[in-house]
Formats: sequence, C-alpha cells, structure tokens
Amino acid sequence: MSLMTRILAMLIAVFPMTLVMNAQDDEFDLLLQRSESQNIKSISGERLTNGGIVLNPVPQHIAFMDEGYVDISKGIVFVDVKGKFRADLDFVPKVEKGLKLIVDYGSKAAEKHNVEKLPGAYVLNVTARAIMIAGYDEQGAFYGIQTLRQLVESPACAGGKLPFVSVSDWPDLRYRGVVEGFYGEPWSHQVRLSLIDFYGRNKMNCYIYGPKDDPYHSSPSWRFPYPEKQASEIKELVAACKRNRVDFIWAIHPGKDIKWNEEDYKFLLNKFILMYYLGVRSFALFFDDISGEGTDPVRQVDLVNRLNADFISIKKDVKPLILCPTDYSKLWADPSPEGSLSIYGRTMDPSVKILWTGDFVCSDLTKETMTWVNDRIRRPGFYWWNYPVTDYARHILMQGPVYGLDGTMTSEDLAGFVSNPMELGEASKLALYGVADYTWNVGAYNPIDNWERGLEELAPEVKDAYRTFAIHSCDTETGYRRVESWETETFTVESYSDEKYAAMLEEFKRIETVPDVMARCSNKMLLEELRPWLVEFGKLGLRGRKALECLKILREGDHKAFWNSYVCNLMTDADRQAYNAHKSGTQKLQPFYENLMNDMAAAFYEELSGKAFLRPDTSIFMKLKGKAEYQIPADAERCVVLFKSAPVENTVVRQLGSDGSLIVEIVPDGAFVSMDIKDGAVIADILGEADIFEVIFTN
Ligand code: LOG
Repeated sequence: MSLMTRILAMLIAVFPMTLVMNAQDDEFDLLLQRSESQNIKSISGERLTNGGIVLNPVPQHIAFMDEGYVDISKGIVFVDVKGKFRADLDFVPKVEKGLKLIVDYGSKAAEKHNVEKLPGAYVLNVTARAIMIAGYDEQGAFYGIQTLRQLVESPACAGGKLPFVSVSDWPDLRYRGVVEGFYGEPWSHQVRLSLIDFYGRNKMNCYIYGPKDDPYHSSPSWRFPYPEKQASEIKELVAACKRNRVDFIWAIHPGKDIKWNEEDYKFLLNKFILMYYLGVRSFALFFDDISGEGTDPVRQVDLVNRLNADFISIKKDVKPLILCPTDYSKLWADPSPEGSLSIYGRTMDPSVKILWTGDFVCSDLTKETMTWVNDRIRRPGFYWWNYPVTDYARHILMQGPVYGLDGTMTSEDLAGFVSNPMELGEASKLALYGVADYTWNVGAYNPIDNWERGLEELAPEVKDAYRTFAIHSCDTETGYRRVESWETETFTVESYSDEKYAAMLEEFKRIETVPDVMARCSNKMLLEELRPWLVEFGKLGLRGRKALECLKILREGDHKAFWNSYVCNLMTDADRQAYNAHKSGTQKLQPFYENLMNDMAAAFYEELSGKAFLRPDTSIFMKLKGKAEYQIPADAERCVVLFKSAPVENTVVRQLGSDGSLIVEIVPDGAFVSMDIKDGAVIADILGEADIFEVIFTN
C-alpha cells in the first residue's frame, strides 16, 4: 500500500456521495478523499443602494461629477483608434456627427490618461466633450467598453442619459474565470457560448476546458483527435473566447492510464498540436483524481518541462502551462520536502502555474492555505475553487452568495482564481457573477450586495421569485456547507408566537407561487435547468403552509379536523423520493416542516391520551394491515382510532361485546374515528386494510 493510499484510507469521508465514475475508475476511489469541513460560516456584507447604477465587477475607483449628463440616445461617433472594437459596441447606435466615443490602448494612451500599469486596466471618462476609454492593453480597453455598456444599461441611465463620470479601474488578480472541471454531463455548446459571453461582460478572462466526462479530455481517448463535429465546436468556442478577450485553455487529463514512455509522450504532444490547429493557444495538464503510475511527481515534472521545451516555448503565441497536481488539496498532500508539491517547487519550470483547491476539496480561500502551498511550489498558486460545483451532491443547487474568500488576497498570493461550476451552466451564472466581482476587486467585495445584484441581472422580470428560490437553495447538507434561509426564523410548538407564525406562513405562501411566477422568466435556458427544483420547491411551500394550518386547527382544539388535515399533509414515499432528487430548503424549511409535523403529532397524542408520546426513530406509524385487535383497559370510556390516511377505504371499526356480539360499527369518513365504549365491550376490531397510527383509550 503506497503512502498516498494509506493517507487516503485514513481520510475516509463519512458523508454520502453521488459521484458517478467512469468505467475505468475501478482503482481510484474518490470517496476516500472527501471530508469537507462541516462549519457553516456566516455571510458578510449588506445590500447597498447604488442609485440605479449597476456595475459588475465593482470598479476600483469611480467618481460621478456633480451635475449633468450627456445624451447618447441618438448615438455616438465611434473613434476606434486601433480598429479592434467595432463588434463590441452593439449597445449604442453609431452616427456620423455628434458626441465622440474614443477607444484606444497601449502605452501612449495609457500614459496620457493615467491608466494603472496592469494588464486589463482602463480609464473611462464621460464628459460634455467626449467619452474616452483608454486601456493599458486591448483587454483593458474592452473592459472599459463593458463598463460603459453596464452604465448605459443601468436603470439610472434609461433613455441614454449618461452621467459625467470618471472610472479608473484594474483587476486585482491576473487570471479570473472558470474551470469546466466537474464530473457529469459536460455543458452543451449553446450553454458554453452563453457563458463565454457572460465571462466577457463581467471581465473574467480565462476558461479552462476540462470536463471530466469528455473522453477526449480524459481517458480513454485523450490520445486521439476530437471527432469532426466536436472539433468544429471547439473552434467556435475559441472564437467566442477571442471576441470576449477570454483565454480558452484546453486541459488534458491523461493520468489514469498514461505510460511514461515515448509513445505516450508523442500522443500527448500530438494532441496539443492538433488542438493548436483548432485555435487553442493555452493548455493545462490535470493529474487530479488518479492512482497508480500517473501520480509520479518526478515523471509529471519531466513531462511538463519537456512539453515546455518542445512546444510551449517554440510556439511563440502559446501561453504558459497550467498544471493540476495529484496533491491538489492539503487534505492529503504530502507536506514533506519529498512530497510532490516540493518536488514541483524545486524542479518544475517556474512559468508553470499550479492549481490548488485549498485545505479540502471544496474549501474557503484563506491566506494560510495559500502560504502553505506557495512555500512548497515556490510560486503563487492558482486557486481552483470547488464552488458552485455539485457533482458530489447532484440533488442540490447552489444559488447562494459567493463568500468564504479572503478579502486581502493579492496577485502575490494568487496567480489566478477559477471557479468549478455546476453541470447546470445557466444556474451557475449567479455564482460566477460573484466570482467575477471578487477576483477583480478583492478588497471591496460585498457578498450580499453582489448576490442581490446578480439575481436582478439574471432574472430581472422575476427577480423576487428567483430570490425566494435562491435564498432557500444554498446548502449541501453534508458537502461544502453554506448558509441558507438566513432571513427565516423558524419556531417549534414550544417557542410559538403569533408573529413568528405569521412570518412563516407568509414565506410558505410566497414559495408556493414561485414556480408559476418563474415561468415568466425570459431566460428559458435557466428556467429549464431550474424546473425540477422549482416544482419541488412549490410543493415544499404547500406542505409548509398546510403544516401551519394544521397547527392552527390543533390550537383551536378540533381533533377530528386536525387529524384529517394532518394526515393529508404527510409526505408519501413517492413525495420523498421526488424531493430527495431535487432538494431546496434543506437547512431550515424542510426541517421546520418535519419538526412541526412530529411535534404536532406528539402534542395531539399527549392531549388525547394523557401519555407521553414516544417517537419511534423511523416512522411514527404502525404499518398494520388487516384486522387488529386492541384490549380495552378497564377504566376506558372512549376509544379513538387514528389512521394514516384519509379517506380510509374498506375500513370498518367495530366494537364487540364479551360474547362476540357486535355492539357498534363505524365506517370512518376521515382518518379519525372516536367512539364511546359501551358496557361489556372488550375488543375493538378493525376490519379491512388500514395503516393505523394509534388506537387511544381515554377515560
Ligand atoms: C475534482 C473535480 C470535481 C471536484 C468536486 C479537483 C481538482 N478535481 O475530488 O473534478 O468536480 O472534486 O467534486 C474533484 O477538484 N475531486
């Protein structure tokens, strides 16, 4: 047993996992390496008033000049000094005469307009004379245009009224973006294209393509060229990235079955060359989630350094390599000087960027974790944030705020930051809206404000309904824990108050309407992805409201009405199955429903019987079918039979005398039957088929 396997074995996670593995994965057990921290950290930040100006990411400096605005509703005269941005200016009409929009970049323009000397930096000035955008580089000028577009689209600028404003802006982190690195169905071409536009609009600049279940990225087919259709789609992705000034970084995951021989080296080099011909100019090598030969760090370094010499440094237009180590998390990384990270640090070409997921597979970004890894790899690590990925909890959607990321990170700590999203690409945009904001302006990042803006940006027509859904769809139960339902105050039968009751009732009623309201969302791709969760969410709203109504009836003392409505509001096995497949509200709402239902049953039972209710672990019902007999205690005067469901079919409750003669016969009209016990009665005889909750004798 290797050291690695032993360490992994020590770290057996106790949490349920639903990762689906490829057929070849019989050796490598992902479960062994998972054990996320179960702390739920609270969210910081608050909603800000933005005066109707919505910018994402939040710029480093923005100053509105006192009074006045320019009117661009008639269009602008576009002076595209370097001739690169004609296609980017689709949000304002271009005219021959009028106010000028000048877009330029490069050292001269940057110097003249005091642009920060950083890739991606820009200055945007709106004055009565002209609109000026100056970029440090082409990307910077493109970002200036994005800020202008967001201004134009802001509610405060409706009708083409642009305020006099001066923006000086730059990104805190050099590389900001996404790694399509999850298990499960890779994103569709359409979703990828939509996401790439989203990256550009939100000033993200890298997209690492590495879906685990693309066979041409991983085993078995990493050695072979993409089939024609996929190859031409990749070309289109490269072009879309180019339009959005995003690096398309193609990753290969050869480690499951790589042989450290010349033949496989040739295969790999050849695949890179093939990808180069499809337009790829940036590459990554992933050695995560493998076992066996492929994990050898010395061989990995040899491969990377050789590729650098044979390919990267020869093709002058290819960017430095990115590597995902086998030890990508502190959870099992060997900390010693003989560990793979230290070997990388000593021997891997310093241009290579090294990915790191933090203390766990899914973890918060801290200074400590970066210092720990950076000391070993001897360069700033590149953070791979496993959020909002849900491949280990596919029944969950991550719709909460982006938080848990250190607010003092600089490019000295981090070479870059990529987020690994959900298999549902549209539903991942809410999180990516936060990632874009955080990575651009780390110190100013405000999780709650970003989330509120994101909801509005992504579903403007139905933002309140989307918010109601999202606030209750954040946590993973046992994976990477997130705060959920933070505005909801639940209660128990004991801590009941009229105010708390009213607030919960209102929330459940709102939830019930969410599926219908969301149907008006104009982003149909988002709606399609959310649909199964929305259906379940609506049902959760309904049963939550019904539970509260039951409580009201219980408090009013109508036993029959209570029990009848109570049993109608229990979840059937089919209900539970459907809910378990598409869960929301796991942190507060569903537990509230479960607890309230159980507490009500207990309170009701105690009220009827005068006895404490002992709640069985699994089900509160006795699964009795057919005839059941109950001995009537000597002092009993009444008998109450509680059924599991109403109406109860084929069921007759009978009371027999000591000689077996029939005394009373009742056909239940609901789930609750109450009868006086006549003299001489000794047995209650329930005929037919019924699940009985309890038979209670009282005096
Ligand atoms: C995989 C990744 C997966 C993620 C979340 C890395 C570097 N690799 O445990 O493909 O999406 O966890 O389940 C991983 O994170 N392995």
